[in-house]
Amino acid sequence: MKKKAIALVLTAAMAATVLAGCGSSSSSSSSSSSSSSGSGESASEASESAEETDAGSGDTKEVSGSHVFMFKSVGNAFGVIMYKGFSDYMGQVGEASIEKSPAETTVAAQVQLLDESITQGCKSISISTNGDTGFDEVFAKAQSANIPIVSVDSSASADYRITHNNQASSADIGAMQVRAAVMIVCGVPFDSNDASMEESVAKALESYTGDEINIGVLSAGIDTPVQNGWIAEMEKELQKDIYAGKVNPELDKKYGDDEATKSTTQAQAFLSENKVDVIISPTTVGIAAAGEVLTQAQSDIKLTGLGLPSEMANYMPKTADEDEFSYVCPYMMLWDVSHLGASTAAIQMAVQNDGYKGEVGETLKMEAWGDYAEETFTTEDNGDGGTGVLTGIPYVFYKDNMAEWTPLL
Ligand code: RAM
Repeated sequence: MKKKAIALVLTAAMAATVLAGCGSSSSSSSSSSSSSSGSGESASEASESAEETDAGSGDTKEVSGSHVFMFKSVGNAFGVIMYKGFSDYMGQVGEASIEKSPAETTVAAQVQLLDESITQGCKSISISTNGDTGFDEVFAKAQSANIPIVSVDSSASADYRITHNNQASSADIGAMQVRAAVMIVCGVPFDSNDASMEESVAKALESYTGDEINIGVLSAGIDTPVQNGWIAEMEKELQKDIYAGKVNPELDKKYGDDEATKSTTQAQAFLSENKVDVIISPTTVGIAAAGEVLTQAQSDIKLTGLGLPSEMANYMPKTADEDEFSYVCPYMMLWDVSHLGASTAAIQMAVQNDGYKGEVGETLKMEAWGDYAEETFTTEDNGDGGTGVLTGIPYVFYKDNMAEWTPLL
């Protein structure tokens, strides 16, 4: 499928699953200057000019004067896709960008790279953090060098960031994962007419007479702000009356640190303990590791959470006529990851060019990018002492749409 068609499908399909407010997007689509003339140049040609960027993207080798994008760790497909959106948008507006993600998912590793990037004179920092403490000194250094910090996915301290880019409402993401987990245990398929699953889960539990359902969570790091925020929302959802006596409100939590090997070990622990009926993994690394472990073991433990269709294809149904319950993961959720990277770049550009300060009520514009129409986002109170910008919505992947999404995300 052509890039333009992909973007239109993404926008239309995700907009159809309206759960939370999202940026307004006009129906027009614009073909931007992001050419796809390929990067067929040889390594030596590419290194001739360190400042040369890939065609159609802002990606460069040079930190000085570039917008730094730092994910939790390098090589995580979610971070790779997000950076692609970030660098493409930066390229379109004529800015250079560079990814500086650490080898390990630790705060210390991020701090070291941040320190280097500031010393080398980066233009801005966009970061998904591995923890909520330990950054003060390096963030203060960025502030005194007038380098703006915007967090995305996993938030940075409100004391130092301009704002936080929220991929979708945390409350929706937390609640939907619990609803999906419970429905899956009850053998209830996802119904796209009830995208939030609120009615479906209530109905499923009304007639449920089995043992109390136990839910396990295979998360990223124990201190990771974004996953901990979602887990708090899962626990809140479980306090609702519909779950009382039917679903154990205590989540059995394990942490795989967003590393494939550790996540596999933790999934194996769930398997050998055999205490949970279903695992929620709110991380693309964790859900893929658990998918493999549970599928190999032909386990009865089911799985849902946040995953990339491309990484989950082996553990999920792919066509509407399949029985989704013959797979470990009948359905799961995510959002438009590439758009998340691009909107982060748009926030940085608003800071740089329009004096955007991240104050409640302030609006910012994201230019028409690639095949996405222009959008306007409004800054809101993020409930953590700082502000946030909501740029996406959660979207459910299930047997009716997996074939379409696997090549795209
Ligand atoms: C992982 C990361 C990221 C999370 C996604 C869903 O790649 O942990 O923080 O948002 O999964």
